Amino acid sequence: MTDLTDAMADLDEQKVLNIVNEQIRTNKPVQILDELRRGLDIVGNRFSKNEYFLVELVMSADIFKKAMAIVEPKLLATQRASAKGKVVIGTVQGDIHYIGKNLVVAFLKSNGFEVYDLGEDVPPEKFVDTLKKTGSSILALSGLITTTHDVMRTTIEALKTAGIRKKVKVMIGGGDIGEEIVKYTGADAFGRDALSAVELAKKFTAGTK
Ligand code: B12
Repeated sequence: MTDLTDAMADLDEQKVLNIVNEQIRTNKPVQILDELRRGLDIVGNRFSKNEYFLVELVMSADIFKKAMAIVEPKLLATQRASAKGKVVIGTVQGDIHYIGKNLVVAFLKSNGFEVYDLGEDVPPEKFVDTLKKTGSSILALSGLITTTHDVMRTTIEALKTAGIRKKVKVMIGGGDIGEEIVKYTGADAFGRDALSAVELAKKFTAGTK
């Protein structure tokens, strides 16, 4: 475990920001974000074991946001010129976790995708409206709590009802999502991290997935 992961897990805001500020000059932004994410995983485990409570979860999110504000400009600076495709993204209804979704947004943008970010707690009809309005052919759904699997399914059903399911590729991610949840929700694919989201979006655009 790195010092940065440790400091994040221990909610030592000053230490996290010091390390990030120091490392951003030399280190790759993707690596910094990965170390921070590992720290958040530890926070989540401590929360499950009742070693941390809601107040610590809130603190962890706050520290991550401050660190992200330092890292994001560096990430976006690597942006490649041409737009590769349009992606509509959001955290599904009933879920307010957006840190992971925001990372996916930053990675997609830095890889040249045009991204319509609807935020968190997004109802199915808002996804449908935005897909129609923007003509996007990719939908990315994020959800971290187990109950969101049903909401993802309902959201994808709403695409079918609106007659646009065949025109839109759907990827899902967040939490313990795997192949069986892809089947359950009716999505096309899942990704475990922001880099896989980019890989999937590229494959969707190229027609290879
Ligand atoms: C920070 C945090 C919070 C913050 C969220 C701040 C915010 N606005 O985002 C706050 C305090 C608000 C919060 C609230 C709650 N939380 Co919370 N939270 C976390 C924590 C510690 C970290 C989440 C995080 O940001 N991770 C870092 C990011 C970078 O990782 P990520 O989200 O997984 O995203 C990555 C991948 O999943 C992927 N990805 C994400 N989205 C997508 C989408 C696509 C398309 C693709 C391809 C990939 C992809 O790429 C991302 C980047 O690598 C997790 C623990 C954990 N291990 O995840 C618990 C956790 C998710 N929370 C949990 C719970 C229970 C809750 C609450 C219900 C607590 C409560 N009693 O109120 C509420 C939920 C309220 C609601 N209705 O949503 C549980 C969920 C359990 C479950 N399986 O259902 C967890 C797992 C903690 C635990 N171990 O118990 N939480």
